[in-house]
Amino acid sequence: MLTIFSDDHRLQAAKAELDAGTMKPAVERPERADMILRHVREAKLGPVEGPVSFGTGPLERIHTIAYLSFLRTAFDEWQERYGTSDALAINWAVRGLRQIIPEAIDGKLGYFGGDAGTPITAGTWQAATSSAAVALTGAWRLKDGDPVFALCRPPGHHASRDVFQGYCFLNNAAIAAQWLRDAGADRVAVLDVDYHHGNGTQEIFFDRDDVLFVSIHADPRTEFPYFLGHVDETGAGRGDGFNLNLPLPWATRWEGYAAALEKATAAVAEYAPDALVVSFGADIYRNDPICRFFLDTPDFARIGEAIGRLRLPTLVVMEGGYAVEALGVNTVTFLEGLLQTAR
Ligand code: Q9C
Ligand code: ZN
Repeated sequence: MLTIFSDDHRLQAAKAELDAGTMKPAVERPERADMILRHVREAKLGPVEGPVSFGTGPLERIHTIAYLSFLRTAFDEWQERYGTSDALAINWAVRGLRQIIPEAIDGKLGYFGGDAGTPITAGTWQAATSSAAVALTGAWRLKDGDPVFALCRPPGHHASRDVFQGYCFLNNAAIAAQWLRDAGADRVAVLDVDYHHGNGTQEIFFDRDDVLFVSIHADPRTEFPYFLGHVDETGAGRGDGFNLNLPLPWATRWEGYAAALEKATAAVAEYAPDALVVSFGADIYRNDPICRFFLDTPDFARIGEAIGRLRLPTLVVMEGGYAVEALGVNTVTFLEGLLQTAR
């Protein structure tokens, strides 16, 4: 299996995130991707290649121009005012307030951001655009026929058209899915198995029938991102019936997960897409620091096998997963499971 990877991910190295009322070491850190790469190599999964440049065109198919220009210059504007600390919002454009883009960087962070756990750093723009290029290169290499692993970092599925949050800035999976559409695929499915609901991806494709979005995740009544991911969100307009949420309670074990996975893969099979993009988060692991499911390493193989059985051209896009020590093993276990049934 071909893996696409860029060293630029290390340019996103947040000092801290606001969690439980205090600044804590960032959960989303560079060691994550390095650990996964190490295990891809040790397992001899296949070649590892760098991304090729696709320019800003594919980013503009998903994100607004205003958002992209904000993201590109946000840290410079922050630095002028506050020096080299990471940029974090402290106020938001909530209900009742006018949705006007402010001039001051603090206001912009609250207009374009969704939480105080996603710092913008000096390297965020470079890291995020390289991560998107990794996903795009993976999508392009699907033409060879075999599954491809886009080892993206930072992750993307919480980023909507014009909001960054949940450690995500550019929606890598959505950018890749749209690129596949533009390259000739009539229908693309996105299957999101990260622990958290892929709210950004859902929002982007909610009113469309040419991209199916299916997500298995912790119930948003009790888990981040809280405000999206419920069962009654089935799509809008032409997109009605093309969004499937399968929320699961805390303490879900393999049995509960397997039942949701069966529904998810059945929905993808019925849609019969030309390509499948998997938003893969290894944060469903029982020892993940921010997970409350009870899934073990062998379960990753089963998930991979179930997805491989769909026998679709499949791009795996890395999302979350924060138990760094186990992250490489769990990710490779998933990929090997997928390979086993895909060919
Ligand atoms: N106490 C992804 O997995 N909240 N994002 C963390 C920690 C944000 C996760 C709270 C979780 C975002 C891509
Ligand atoms: Zn997650």
